[in-house]
Amino acid sequence: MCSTLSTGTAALDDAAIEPPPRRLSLSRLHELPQQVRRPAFDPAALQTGILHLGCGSFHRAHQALLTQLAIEAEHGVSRRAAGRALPPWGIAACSLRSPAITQALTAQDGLYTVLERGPERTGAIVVGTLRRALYVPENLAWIDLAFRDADIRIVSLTVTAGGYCTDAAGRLDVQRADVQSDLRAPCPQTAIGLLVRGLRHRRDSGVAPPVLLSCDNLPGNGRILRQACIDFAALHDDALAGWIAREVQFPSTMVDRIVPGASPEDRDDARAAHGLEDAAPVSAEPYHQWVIERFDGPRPRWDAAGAEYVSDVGPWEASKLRLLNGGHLALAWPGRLAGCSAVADAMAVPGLSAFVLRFMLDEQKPTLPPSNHDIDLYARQLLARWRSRSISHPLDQITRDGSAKLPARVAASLLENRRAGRPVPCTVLAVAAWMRCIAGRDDGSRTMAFDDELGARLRAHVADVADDPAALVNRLLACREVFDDALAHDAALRLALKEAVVLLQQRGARAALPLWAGGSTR
Ligand code: CS2
Repeated sequence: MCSTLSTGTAALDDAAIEPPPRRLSLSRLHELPQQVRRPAFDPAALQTGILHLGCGSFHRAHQALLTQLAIEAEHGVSRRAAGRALPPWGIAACSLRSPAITQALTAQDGLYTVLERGPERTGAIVVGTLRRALYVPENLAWIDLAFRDADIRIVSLTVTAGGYCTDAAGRLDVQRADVQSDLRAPCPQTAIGLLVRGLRHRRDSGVAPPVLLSCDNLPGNGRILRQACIDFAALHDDALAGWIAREVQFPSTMVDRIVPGASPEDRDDARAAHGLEDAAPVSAEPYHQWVIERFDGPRPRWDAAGAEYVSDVGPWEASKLRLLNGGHLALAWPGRLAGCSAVADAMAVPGLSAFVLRFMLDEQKPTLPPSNHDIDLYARQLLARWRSRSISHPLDQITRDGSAKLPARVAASLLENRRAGRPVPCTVLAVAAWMRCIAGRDDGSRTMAFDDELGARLRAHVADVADDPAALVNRLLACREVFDDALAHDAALRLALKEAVVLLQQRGARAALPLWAGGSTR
């Protein structure tokens, strides 16, 4: 009784003396210590020229930061810039999903910290390009006005592959419940519904359209976005669909930076770096790359911040998707079976990094379009990035929606290789590992948590045959959302997958990897 009372009193006393949190904000920018980089311009003076859909960690660690560097490069970081107008590239970032991140950003004037975690040190950069963070359902009127505003020159997106609402053929999936809802409900649920609504406002206002810039990991992301917008518009307004097809530019881009999801350590490390509370920090590897198809019209000097403007993004996109993103999947599924939780841990499993290197060089590389890129060097650099212990990149972030990622990143090259008669042992083992993950238990018989919408449906579909390799392979290979007809009817592939599933089931991933990578030439 006594101790309860005294604990309660102490808690009250603490609360009474604890000062309110000192939150990152515009008025505290001048308090940042020397070693923390901050915008070399006044963020409050930045005019908004970019509307961005998706307010997640990747956007904040990539485009929003590179836009800051581009503004600094164009404006000049010194006194020479005094009196010169700031390049008008502030960003209004919209979230369709949840108000949590937009509220956190709004409470700190759009500022947040990027923690660049390198082998020697973690650098902290405060970013000031997000001038507004808006939860779409609460700010639709503002967003409509922004679309009518000639100063909004670029509308960009990071909404993940599922956000494009497309089917396997790359056309708008009109059966989807959220697409159907967008045709009727006053507030769009999908990025495509929101974009087409905005483009209608733009056309009606007689102002030249903005450039639509997709920043998601999809092959031909600009082309896919264009088709989805045209298909959606055509459902209710053919003239609008025609206007979009004629007038709007949809450059493709390749984006690259490893950005783990938010963790509590990020807040601690941001506080340690600058002494202020930041509820929206992001961690990232030091590396970043951005390749953008050239387009007409004003744009930030992203090239001065390390991005490249090129005439054809195709070769960059293909190597990034098939080696980095495909390699990630080939690492993550066996890694999760082996009980690992982060990329660097999986890279330390004997045989796993050799397996992934072989997957990239022997099986993914032959499917890439011709280019003068040094793919061998790229693959080895990827291994070094994945081995880094400076960032902790969870495997379940990579397997999130992994079943939907599989077609473009793994199954497309599998099909090309089978057609060309090239051996595919590593791809077979990677796909077999995915099948074992769908079946539901890792090598220690632990139930695997799974944040994968399609995967969850498939898991239910194979629940009664989870321990029967032949039936498991048959059912999963028949899934048309993942494998096309030719793969589904490939008897030799079916057999090889069954053998691989048996091996994984009997020996576990750790023992299976060296055996498989060493011997098989299927
Ligand atoms: C990862 C990517 O989760 C995933 O699918 O493969 O997020 C990857 O880390 C980035 O594309 C790297 O640029």
